[in-house]
Amino acid sequence: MGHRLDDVSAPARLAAPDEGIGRDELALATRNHGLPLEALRYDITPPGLHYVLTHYDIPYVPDDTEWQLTVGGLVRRPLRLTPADLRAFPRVTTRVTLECAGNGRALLTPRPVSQPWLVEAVGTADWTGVPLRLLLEEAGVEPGAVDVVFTGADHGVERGVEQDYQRALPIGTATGTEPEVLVAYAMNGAPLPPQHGRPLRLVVPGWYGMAHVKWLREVTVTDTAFEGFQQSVAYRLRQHPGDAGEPVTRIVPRALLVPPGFPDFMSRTRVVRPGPLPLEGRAWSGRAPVTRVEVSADAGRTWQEAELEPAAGHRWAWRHWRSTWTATPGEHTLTARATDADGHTQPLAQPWNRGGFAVNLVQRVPVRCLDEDAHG
Ligand SMILES: Nc1nc2c(c(=O)[nH]1)N[C@H]1C(S)=C(S)[C@@H](COP(=O)(O)O)O[C@H]1N2
Ligand SMILES: [Mo]
Repeated sequence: MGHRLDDVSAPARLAAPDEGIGRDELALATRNHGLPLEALRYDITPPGLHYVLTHYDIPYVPDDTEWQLTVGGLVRRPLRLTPADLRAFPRVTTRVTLECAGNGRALLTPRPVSQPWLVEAVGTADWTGVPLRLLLEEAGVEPGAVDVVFTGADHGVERGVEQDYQRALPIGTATGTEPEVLVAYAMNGAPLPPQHGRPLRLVVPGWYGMAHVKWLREVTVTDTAFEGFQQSVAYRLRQHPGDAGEPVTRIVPRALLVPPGFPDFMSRTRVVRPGPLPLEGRAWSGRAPVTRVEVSADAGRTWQEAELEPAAGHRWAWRHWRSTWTATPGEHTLTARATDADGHTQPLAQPWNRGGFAVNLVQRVPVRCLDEDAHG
């Protein structure tokens, strides 16, 4: 076995000062790819460009006819459903921007050692499925329900704890309509790709990625609060290892820029020519609709209001924004920040937490503007 059961009391590791990204983090980063930022141009992220995060292995599901989803626990009529059974229920399609709770983690000092996201753990898709509340209605939730636990088919060990990937939602969220939680079987009109949860996954619009359980095989209504690893050990906002911490839930606001100009291969610094330069990007929040995006070309000393495109009815999807900047020769840093209807915005200096969760520090994009006469 080789793992110590007392490892669970060991907190996730913090990198030592000046410690580079390790082989363990590199291994995670090559499995769990981000959105290439130029793909922020698309309303709906093309297949394969959406970010991916999987804690353990992607289950092998060559044929979904054998798959069974059970709905049980504190219900009057336990259900056993195949994906075909689910397709007979009323279907809903919701456009959802999904973001990993660890997005931005690798920018923290000290760095929590885990999947080393910079800003790219995001993507937007049209998810089609059955509203979870209809399945729970069909099963008949008994009085006294507290949580609904979702179990994936993937299995692994994390800090000494062997587990199926499991997360829970409060019963009110699971049966609610704002957002409406889906058991999804299609992404952008096609069956779910293996890495995104084939054949079934949960979609919880507005919540960070960890809530959207992939390879969903079990829905269990409980009369006590769920205290599994991914609920009460991982995904908590903590300053110290011993803190109970606040749970990570909904997505805090963020704006990202479509990278302007063209990149330097190694540094990824953007190279542009002098003159007016259109800037564009996306902004989202799972808390309240984004109401404002501002852009700065001087690292946040002065801000200019960007033009925000209408939401077009997609409450849970990112919004497009645009602005213009007049580039002058030299080195610059472009920044954008989003604000939502509740007044939440993005910090210029990041408050730190041990897991590196919900880090929405403003994006900083280094730009080198060439001299007038420079050419490729
Ligand atoms: N079963 C299962 N579901 C899971 C995970 C997992 O490892 N196993 N990872 C979660 C996390 S942390 C994220 S960010 C999202 C990522 O979804 P995506 O890979 O479809 O973008 O899936 C969530 N659902
Ligand atoms: Mo995540």
